[in-house]
Parts: sequence; structure tokens; C-alpha cells
Amino acid sequence: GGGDAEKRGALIVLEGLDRSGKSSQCRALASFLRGRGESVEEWRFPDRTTAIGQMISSYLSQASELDDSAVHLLFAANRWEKRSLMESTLRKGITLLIDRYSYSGVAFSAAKGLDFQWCRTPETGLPAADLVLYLDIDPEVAASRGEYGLERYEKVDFQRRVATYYQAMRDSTWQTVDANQSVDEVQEALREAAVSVIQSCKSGAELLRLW
Ligand code: 2DT
Ligand code: MG
Repeated sequence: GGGDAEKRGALIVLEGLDRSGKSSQCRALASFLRGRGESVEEWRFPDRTTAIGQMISSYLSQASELDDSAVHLLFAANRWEKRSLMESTLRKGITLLIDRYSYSGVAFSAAKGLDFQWCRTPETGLPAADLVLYLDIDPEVAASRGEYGLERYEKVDFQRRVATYYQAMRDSTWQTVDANQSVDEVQEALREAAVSVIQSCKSGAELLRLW
């Protein structure tokens, strides 16, 4: 809620379990949209390039240990430190295509056993996605894909719990795409949804806030 409609870029988020294909789909979608003349930036969270992001990265690679609640707040802070740049970029008419966002933040921490509502709180007030593209994959299929299991969280049982928390956050901005399909079929489904939300943000749309 809050604020007036304005012409702006769209905030599009790709979400899904590890190895659901988000990163390659993001890259392909960005190049498709640029080919149609759209201004697009590809972002990802965690943003491992900042000081906070480096703490998170060391934790994820299991090089360091951190309290579950503390690391949850670091993930949220890693989004807050990018908030003003996110907003100014959207207001310049640039579409942001983001690989993971607050929805990952809540789903992964809640799957560890932290309270779901507590997990949502530090995300409150961040820009909300205009479109969440959820790549829905069977955790067993994801686990059979390359390089799985190297980072923290890459365990089938854990991923299954993450999926249930993702489902608890679904709202009208979410579109689920069956990620067990071929790369091209998934891409086709993403394109249609992205083009349509970019169009509606161009004609004027209020910037939404979580939650
Ligand atoms: P990548 O494999 O996409 O780099 O993600 N995660 C991510 C959280 O626990 N909280 C968050 O807020 C975000 C954005 C998901 C690394 C892992 O970090 C998890 C997988
Ligand atoms: Mg990963």
C-alpha cells in the first residue's frame, strides 16, 4: 500500500528451491527482454559483494558459524542496504530481475525452525515484487542436478520444508511455473508473465511494499 501510481520499471523476482534453474532462467529472460528493447538489470540476493554479503557468503560455504536469528537479520540487512538503489533504479524506468529476495529470506529461516511471523518482520517496508515467478521443482529432481550439496541448506528434507513455507507466502503477485519441464518450456512461461507485468508498470503502478 501507500503512494501514487507512477510509470516505472517492474520488480520481478525469481524464487524456488536450490537447483530449480533460477539463475540460468534469469539470464535468459534478461537477454530476451533486452532484445525487445527493455532496460533490465539482473540482481541477486544475497549480494555477496558487500561487507554484510561477505559474512553471509562465508556462512553459506560453511567457513563460519552464525546464530540462526543473527544470520536471518544479516540477509534482511543485505536487502535494506540496497533499498534506495532498488527504488531509484525502478523509478528510472529500469526493470529489476532479481534472483531470490525476501521470500527466500523467510522460507529458509522458517524451515530452520524460526517463527514464521518473526521472520517476516525485518522485511517489512522493503519494496515488494510486482511479480514472483516461482520455479516449482521436485526436491529429488533438484538434488540430482550438478553441484548439489556443497553449500549449507542443500539437503532434500530441508528443501522440502522450505517449499511449504514458500507456499504459505503465495499471493496474487505469484505465478508458479513447473520447473520439471525443459529449459525452453520454462523460459516460455516466464517470458509471457514478465512482458505483461513490465507493460502494466510502464502505464503506471504504485510501488508495493512488503507485506
Ligand atoms: P544462492 O544459492 O541463490 O546464492 O542462495 N537464502 C537466500 C537465505 O537463507 N535467506 C535469504 O534471504 C536469501 C536471499 C537460499 C544461497 C542460499 O541462501 C539462502 C540459498
Ligand atoms: Mg545455491
